[in-house]
Amino acid sequence: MPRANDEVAEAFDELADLLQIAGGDHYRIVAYRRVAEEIRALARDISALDDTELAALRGVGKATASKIREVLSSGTMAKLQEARAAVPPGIREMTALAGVGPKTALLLHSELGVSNLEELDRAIKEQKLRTVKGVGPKTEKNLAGALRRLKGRDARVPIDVALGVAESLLEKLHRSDAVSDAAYCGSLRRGKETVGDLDLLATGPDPAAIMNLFTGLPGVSVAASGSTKSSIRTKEGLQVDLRVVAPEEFGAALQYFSGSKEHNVRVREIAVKQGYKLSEYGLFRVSDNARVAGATEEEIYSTLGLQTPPPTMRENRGEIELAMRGDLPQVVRLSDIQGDLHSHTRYSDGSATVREMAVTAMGLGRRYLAVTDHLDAWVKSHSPETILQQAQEIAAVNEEFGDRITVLQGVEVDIGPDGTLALPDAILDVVDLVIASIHRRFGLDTEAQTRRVVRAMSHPKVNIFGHPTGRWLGSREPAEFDLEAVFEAAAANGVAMEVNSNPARLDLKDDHLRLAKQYGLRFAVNTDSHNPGHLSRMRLGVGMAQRGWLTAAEVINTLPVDRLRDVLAKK
Ligand code: DGT
Ligand code: CA
Ligand code: CA
Ligand code: ZN
Repeated sequence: MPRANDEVAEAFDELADLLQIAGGDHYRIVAYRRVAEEIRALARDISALDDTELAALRGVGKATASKIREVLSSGTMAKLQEARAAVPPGIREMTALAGVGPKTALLLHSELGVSNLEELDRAIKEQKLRTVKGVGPKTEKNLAGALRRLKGRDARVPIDVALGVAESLLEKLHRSDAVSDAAYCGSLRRGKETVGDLDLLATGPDPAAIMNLFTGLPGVSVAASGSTKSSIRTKEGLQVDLRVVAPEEFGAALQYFSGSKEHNVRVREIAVKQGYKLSEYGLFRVSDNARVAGATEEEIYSTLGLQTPPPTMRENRGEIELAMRGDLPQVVRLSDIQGDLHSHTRYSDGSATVREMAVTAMGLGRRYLAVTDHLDAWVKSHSPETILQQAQEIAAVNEEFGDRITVLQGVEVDIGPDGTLALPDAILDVVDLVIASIHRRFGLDTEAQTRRVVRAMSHPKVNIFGHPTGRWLGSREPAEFDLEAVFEAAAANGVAMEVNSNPARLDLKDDHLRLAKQYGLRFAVNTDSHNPGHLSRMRLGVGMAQRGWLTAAEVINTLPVDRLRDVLAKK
């Protein structure tokens, strides 16, 4: 969109907002918003239009036309200055926040004297909002979240939140007759652990209806709206761009907007060398400008003589060279996963029973589930007989479900600061599997940390190194140790590296996984569930495993239970 259009549209939007806050005439407010929308959707530069062309715009009469001229020549308009003077500064800023309409903004101003985002932030922290009639603790909490997002301009959203928003939006789009196909792309499709903004695509018989549906969704604020591209902000504070494309362009747009940019640059170079031009609209032959591909990603890649890399591999880290040779690895898929090797029950810090966890896991198609409670804390506070009690409970569940699911008894044992394990061998000997993890002392210096972890990896009973670096996205830095020394020790002792599916962990991450592969290591993609709902996080871990190029053969929980038992017994 030309800059001038943006400026003029913004002026009308602000005018409409201010009039609304001040309780102005409803029809006039709506009219100003329509004008803003019309100008945003205009492909031509508005400053280049003559008076007749201006007057031909929908909703633009003489008075509006002169306001447009005013903005173009002076950057503002008298009417807008007037409206600004009538509304305390900062109030409009507040209405930019999802969940704060003009009414709420004015209410917060009159009741609490809040007149900008900073003061709003303070009022939230002091829990003052809930004292205002019609606000309440829930709104207070939503506003706190929206404010956090707004403040950190580049605040990225965790993958699970973004995925939830994307799926709910796509479901709404798919339900409409106007939509024949819709998908998410961008960093979310590539399985990145955090997402800057959401990129959606849709195609269908009625593009205008698709856009109206999208920008008219309840509870979102519309940041920009046009006929082929619109942006909204959801109450989670996530910006979502929707592009509506023609069916024959859908694959090209999907390819382009899935990125990564670095991947796309390479693919476009390959196209150019072969006499094509690749854009978000399609693959075109340069000689006669004919469209040769575009409806699907596969036809684009195959026309260029490339295998189609899974979106999770498209980071220009060597996948293009492999795709050229037809040598792309067959990365692990969710459907390859047979079971889950890390979960917690009420025996430690989980919230459900063994049976409840097993039932949900079964519903997700898992053939086995390892219950891996924190027995170190548990044995201290309970009698050692508890381990037998849990074993009996597990046996009863296995009896009840027969061969539909097998519950394994494991432990997650804490690695002490010196690398010793927090449980005696007598316990490690009787369980089906042992996960060793770090839960404290993340700040040891690299040398001490390496010594600690290498020692733990060398313990003969350890099967899996749980959430190896201990990173917690947004709040805890990874522990620092010599990865290569640790991988070497783990490989020598048959210890698998975990890919933890907790969206705040996703640990090990892609780069580390690719390095670990070079040591011939095996991996376990686990959910580390603390309640039944967590069990469906497996797909997040699988996404990270794909980003690390792991194949099914390298992931031990793709094995049927009998063969898995052999691996765990280190036979
Ligand atoms: P994000 O939103 O920061 O998590 O990351 P992405 O990858 O979703 O990036 P975004 O939303 O800026 O753009 C979506 C995709 O569009 C990106 O992955 C590749 C494509 N794209 C955007 N800008 C460019 C560009 O300047 N050149 C090329 N080749 N592709 C671009
Ligand atoms: Ca994006
Ligand atoms: Ca974007
Ligand atoms: Zn755990």
